[in-house]
Amino acid sequence: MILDKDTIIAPATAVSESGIAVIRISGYRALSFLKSFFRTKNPIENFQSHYLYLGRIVDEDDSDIDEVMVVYMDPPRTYTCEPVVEVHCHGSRQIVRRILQLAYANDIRLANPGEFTYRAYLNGRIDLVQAEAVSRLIQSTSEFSRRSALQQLDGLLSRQLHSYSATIKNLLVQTEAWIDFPEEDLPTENLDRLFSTAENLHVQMSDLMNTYRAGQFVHDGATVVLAGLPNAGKSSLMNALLQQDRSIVSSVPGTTRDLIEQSTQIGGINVRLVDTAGLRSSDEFVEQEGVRRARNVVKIANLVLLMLDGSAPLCDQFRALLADLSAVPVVLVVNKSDLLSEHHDLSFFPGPIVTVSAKLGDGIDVLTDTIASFLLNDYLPSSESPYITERRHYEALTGSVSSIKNFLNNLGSVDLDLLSIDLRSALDSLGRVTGSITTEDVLDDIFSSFCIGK
Ligand SMILES: Nc1nc2c(ncn2[C@@H]2O[C@H](COP(=O)(O)OP(=O)(O)OP(=O)(O)O)[C@@H](O)[C@H]2O)c(=O)[nH]1
Ligand SMILES: [Mg+2]
Repeated sequence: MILDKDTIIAPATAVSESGIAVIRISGYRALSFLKSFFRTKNPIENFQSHYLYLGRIVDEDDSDIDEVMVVYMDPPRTYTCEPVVEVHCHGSRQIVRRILQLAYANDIRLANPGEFTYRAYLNGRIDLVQAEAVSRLIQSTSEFSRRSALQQLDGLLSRQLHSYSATIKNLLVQTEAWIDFPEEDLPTENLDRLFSTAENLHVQMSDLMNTYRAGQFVHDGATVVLAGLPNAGKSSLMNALLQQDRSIVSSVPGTTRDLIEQSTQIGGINVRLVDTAGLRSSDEFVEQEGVRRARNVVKIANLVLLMLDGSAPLCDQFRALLADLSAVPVVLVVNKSDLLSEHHDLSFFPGPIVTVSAKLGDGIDVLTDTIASFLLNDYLPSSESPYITERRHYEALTGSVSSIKNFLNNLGSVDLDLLSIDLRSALDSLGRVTGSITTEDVLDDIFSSFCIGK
């Protein structure tokens, strides 16, 4: 995509039968389109920016297409920083089609996906991080993903990255100022200051980088698998977490055979919850297959809720199961608290343990809190601190952090001009995130995933 002078048009709302549809036009022909095809009482020359006007859109023969409301927005206070017109017409595909055709016949072309946002970026209204947030906001399906995208759009992450860049630039200026000094004349207190600033920056950037795991779950959701021996109460817990009768529950061990999946939200995160067959050896083919599937899905789980029937004695099969799962993130769920007579000693288990009664619903709140805090790694989305949800940001930040690390390692031992290379590379990596340094490929990649009209 390149920035051209074309005026572009696209439906901003989904094209389907609806109360109204909004069509957006951006570019220098936007106002002349109104002058030619919008009929209203007030002369268009007297339109106030950002006000809605009622009238009719007509075609070249002056016959009505629809009764509409239009708004003209004067640059630069517009989405794209260009003149923008929005036509709010009735939500009929035919009306939208006619208005688009009228525009095409008058030197206005259909926008590419994301082109409005692309113009906002190229015209400097938002940076690349904010442009990506627009797309994330539109795609958000959970409360946290909505909140985090909005926070990113507001510029919280961008401001943080810009402040890191400013600190690196400062380090660079100081380092380069000393390049002409003979090494023995370098004031050690200045070197110490340089070191502590860089070290502090390294800690802050690493902290931001470490929010990525939580950020991924916030954006992409997580797979949480219920596993355990037969009859532990996995299906009962599935139903309790979903608050619906999704899995068959019975006192016969081996009831669940296939994987039973359902999407839900736990603590504001989208979770794919998977109920599985009780893990035991069986001669029966269907059960064997169920157990095989259960073992496979456990391997790809972001979190396993390993269920233990708390009313039964701890058995060797359970201990073996726990050993099998040692490489997987596990929350141990001790079920049937309503029948619990003796207290099992589970101190050998290093992870979180939650006691519940899936049947009565006791302890489910504690369990959902435990799941959420495990997934978010205690990086609860807050309005004050940004976090990383994009792989692209994570990778660039990793590059920048490792260049700062090199700088710290090399400070005092190698030439100052080599040190400035580390700093420049740290700066470039950050620039790739915000878009101050970028390539066509990256831009195409980002904006082609947008919908048309955004
Ligand atoms: N008292 C009591 N009974 C429970 C509780 N949870 C489950 N049960 C009972 O335990 C039995 C097995 O429950 P399920 O939820 O089917 O167990 P499961 O782990 O899915 O079993 P499989 O699918 O056979 O592996 C049923 O009779 C449930 O009513 C609980 O918290 N308290
Ligand atoms: Mg079951």
